[in-house]
Amino acid sequence: MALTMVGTARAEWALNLPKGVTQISHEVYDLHMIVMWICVVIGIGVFGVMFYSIAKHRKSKGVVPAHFHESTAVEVAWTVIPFVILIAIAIPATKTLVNLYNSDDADMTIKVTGYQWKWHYEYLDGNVAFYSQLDSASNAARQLGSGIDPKTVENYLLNVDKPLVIPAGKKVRFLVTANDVIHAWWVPAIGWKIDAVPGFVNEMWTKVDQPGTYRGQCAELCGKDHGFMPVVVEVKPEAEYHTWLAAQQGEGANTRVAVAN
Ligand SMILES: [Cu+2]
Repeated sequence: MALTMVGTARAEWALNLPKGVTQISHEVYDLHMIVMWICVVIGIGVFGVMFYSIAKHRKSKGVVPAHFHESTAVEVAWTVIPFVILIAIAIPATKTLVNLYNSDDADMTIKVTGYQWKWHYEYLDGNVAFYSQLDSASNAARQLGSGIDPKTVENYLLNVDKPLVIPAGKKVRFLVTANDVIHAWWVPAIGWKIDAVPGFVNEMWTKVDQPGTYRGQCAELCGKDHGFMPVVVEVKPEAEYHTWLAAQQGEGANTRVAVAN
């Protein structure tokens, strides 16, 4: 929940989902709004009829219950109306879901592996791999009796030593798995979270047009340090991304060996 409030200072008062920065996140947001308004209309309709009936047809007014058992009209109505409502929800939901999982024609692929309690990123077409874990400032402040006020730590528990870097405007496919227990990779601004399950590879994609830093956390209760494995995604303009990638490849030989162990 706390993550839905990440953003501007006053965003901690936000009641709704964040809108996110990807096309998928906007689709998910719109879907959420459609379903919510349908629920609001149903709620008003059902409770309206109920309270109206309670007030208007109460026993103290001498009202005698009506008898409409086995009324075909009523039975058809309460079958057809929910069916129509479900279809109205299912059509946009299916469209969004199909789009969400369609990682065809991705420009690049990153394998994400969850560990207790850090993330490992492997650029499958870039020969770069590294671990990403809680930054040292947050880590120091979280220790019992550290004497450090967490409020003085910037992005407390939401910062890592080495963020995931992706290029802006490119379709990035993620292959997500875990090495020990179930984790979940979640960056709210991107619009989805996905389980990282040992022995399984889940697939997801994103395309962020706006360069920037986007933060998230592990979203599956994975052990005692579950709250201390944030996710940070840095979206760089393409040229900057390639500069970064080249720099990483320079030290790539070492990281590769480290990963193999
Ligand atoms: Cu985890």
